[in-house]
Amino acid sequence: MVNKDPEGRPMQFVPAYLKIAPGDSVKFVATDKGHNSEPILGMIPEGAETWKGKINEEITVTFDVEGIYGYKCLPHFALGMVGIIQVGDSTENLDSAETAKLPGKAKSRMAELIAQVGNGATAPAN
Ligand SMILES: [Cu+2]
Repeated sequence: MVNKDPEGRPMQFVPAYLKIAPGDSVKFVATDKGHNSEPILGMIPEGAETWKGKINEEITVTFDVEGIYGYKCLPHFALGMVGIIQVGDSTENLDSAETAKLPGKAKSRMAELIAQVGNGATAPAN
């Protein structure tokens, strides 16, 4: 959770797209102050556990259910502070995640991240 990412975008998660295996844990590190982590409504798989970090809280979340998890920093949601964690290879909930309503810059930023999911999941072997 940073105030500026290596590409110069303000208010970001780094990395904003992450692929992990089921059962892996992710720690949200408060590198800069004033951020939190929580899922975006409608952007996590069915039956998945939810989480809600407090501002400045470093939380560790374990992801057991495969699928796409869209998450945000609540204060900077509209500024585009969003991320995706892909758990396993399932993209079953990607379509419903794509239709989630996002405010302001979150919309275009999330579209960039969803494109990365597509690359990772459907790229043909060379
Ligand atoms: Cu933030």
